[in-house]
This record gives sequence, structure tokens and C-alpha cells, in this order.
Amino acid sequence: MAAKEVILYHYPHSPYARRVVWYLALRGIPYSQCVQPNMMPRPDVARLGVSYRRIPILSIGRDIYVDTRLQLPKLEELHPELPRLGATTPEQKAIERLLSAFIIDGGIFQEAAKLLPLDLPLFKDPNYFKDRGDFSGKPFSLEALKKIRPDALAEITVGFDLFETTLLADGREWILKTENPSLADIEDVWALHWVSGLKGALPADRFSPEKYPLVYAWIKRFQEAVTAAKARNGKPKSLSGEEAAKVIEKSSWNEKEKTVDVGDPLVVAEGLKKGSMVAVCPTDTGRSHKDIGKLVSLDKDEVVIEIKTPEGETVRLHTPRHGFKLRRFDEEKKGAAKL
Ligand SMILES: N[C@@H](CCC(=O)N[C@@H](CS)C(=O)NCC(=O)O)C(=O)O
Repeated sequence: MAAKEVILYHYPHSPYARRVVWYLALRGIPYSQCVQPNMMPRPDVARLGVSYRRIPILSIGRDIYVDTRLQLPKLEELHPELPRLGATTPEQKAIERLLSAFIIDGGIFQEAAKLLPLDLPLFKDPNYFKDRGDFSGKPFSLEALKKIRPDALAEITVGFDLFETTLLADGREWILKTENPSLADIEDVWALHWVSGLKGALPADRFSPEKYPLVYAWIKRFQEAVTAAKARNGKPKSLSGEEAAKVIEKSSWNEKEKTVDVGDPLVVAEGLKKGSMVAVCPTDTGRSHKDIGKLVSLDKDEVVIEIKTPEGETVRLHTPRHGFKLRRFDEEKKGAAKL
């Protein structure tokens, strides 16, 4: 894969975006950023013809990637001259993947997000509640958040306990005993880093460097490594939405066009082929934001569709298979069979 310009659409407090920001910093990959508001509307994203509402969004050349679980492996392929961060042995790869699933699919981060301190200034803004209701697909209220707090704390305790009593218990510095932080560290530190750094999220009598010395020391070590890497690399260039869109529209493709796996059960069930109109959206949050376009390729890991920017330029949108749903889009009936 040839290295093309990398642009990250994100906002600084987004914990998911930090996964990518940290990866880029630790690997020393040059990139530009297009800083976004922390809620909709996001005209800079609409300017790409993208309906997906979540952050971060990553472009490499003219290809646009959503979901950090696809973005990180794509970045791993860039700049082969820079040491990679991903695991190399099958056993380490398994740990890396299982940790990602534990934190994201296993719900550790989702539970951490329920611990937002109730006095956050953001909670004074009624638009925030409306926005997060659209994001999660259910009403979002402070009363509900207060009620579920004890359950969320129980789940977070499981996360802290796991790392303190297993992987970090032998005194290693990094999860895979590497010399420097690896992708496996990013895959699990981000949720604990975020929640422990959020004043008022965790009760100090149950979560502290005294209660979890190994976890807190690991988080601190990780932050120091990222801070040092950012100082080495310098600040990314900031682009306006229009500037970023122009760069993307003028770029060449990051990846060669691939094909549709005609034996894939979804392809068979939906009667799809290259060029079919399809709709795709996440299955967890932000489900109401569907992207509609021509199917370019589909394999076990990834779906690629062709979409148009409002300027009429073609770009390719990549989503992972995991956590996303794709259906044929029937133009006459104006919709995919219930997505
Ligand atoms: N699975 C997605 C989750 C992304 C996500 O939920 N991002 C949050 C920000 S941390 C978001 O988009 N929240 C709603 C918003 O900002 O509009 C990923 O890995 O990228």
C-alpha cells in the first residue's frame, strides 16, 4: 500500500479517536486533522458525502475508513519503513484481538461511558441529550444515568481487576512484554485511561493507585510514552472541512479495487454483485445514519462502497463487516429491507 495523505476527523475528547491519535503518534505517521464538534451536525463530514455520524473518521488518499477497528489495521499497512505496533505471533495476535473484543464488544467502554460525572457542563445543554438520543437510539437522561451508575461501576471493577491480577501481575511494562507500547496496549488502555482521567467518574475509595497500583502505573507509563512521541512528531496540521475534502477529492486511491466474494452468504441472500446499490450502517450506535452507494467489494473483513461527494466526486467508503449491517438498497421502494 503506497503512503497517501492521512486525515483524521475527530474531536480531542473522543476516547475512540484517541485510539487512532495515539497509534499515529507512537508510530510516527504524519497526518493532518479536521477537528469536529462533539455533536451533530458535522458539515465537514457531510461534505464528503458520508452519512455515518460517529467519530473518528479516517481518510487515506481518496479512501475513507470508518470505525477504529478497521482504521487501525489499515494504518498498520502504511509506512512499512516505520516499525509496526501490531502483534506478530499467533498467540499475541489472539491476545490483541480478544482484548479489543473485551473492551469494545464486552462492554467495558460502554459501561465506562455511563460513569460520566453528572455535573459535566455538557449536561446543561439540551441539544446534547437530543444528540445522544439519536446516537444511542434511546432517550438519554441524567436520571437514567444516575440509576445505572452502580451497575456500571461493577462492570468497570471487572476491567481493572482483570489487568491488575493477570496480564500486569508479573510486573511487565507493556501488555505483550514489548520494549515499547504496542497495539495491544492501545486496545485496552484507552477505556481505563479515559474513565480514570475523568474527574468524578470513579469513586476514589475504590479506584486509586493504591487499590490498583499496576493498572494506574501502566496508564501513567502509557501517557508518558504518548506525550514523548507527540513531542517528537510535532503537531498535526489542521485543515478546514473544505480543505480536507479538496485534498481527498484530488488524491489517488489508497487501495486497489477489490472484488465481491460471490460465495459470501450475505451476498447470496441479498442477490448482490459488484455495482449493486446497497445501504450500510453500524449495528450498535448511530444506526439511523445509513450510507447508500454502489458495492465495490466485500470480503469477510470489509465492505467498500462508492459514494459521491456533493461536488460530484467519487470516493470509497470502507466499513468493517463486524458491527455493521449491509442490505440491498431498492431504489424504487426507496429503501433497504429494514436495516
Ligand atoms: N465502534 C466505533 C465507535 C465510535 C464511537 O462511538 N465514537 C463516539 C465518540 S468517542 C461517537 O461517535 N459519539 C457520538 C458522536 O460524537 O457523535 C469505533 O471504533 O470507531
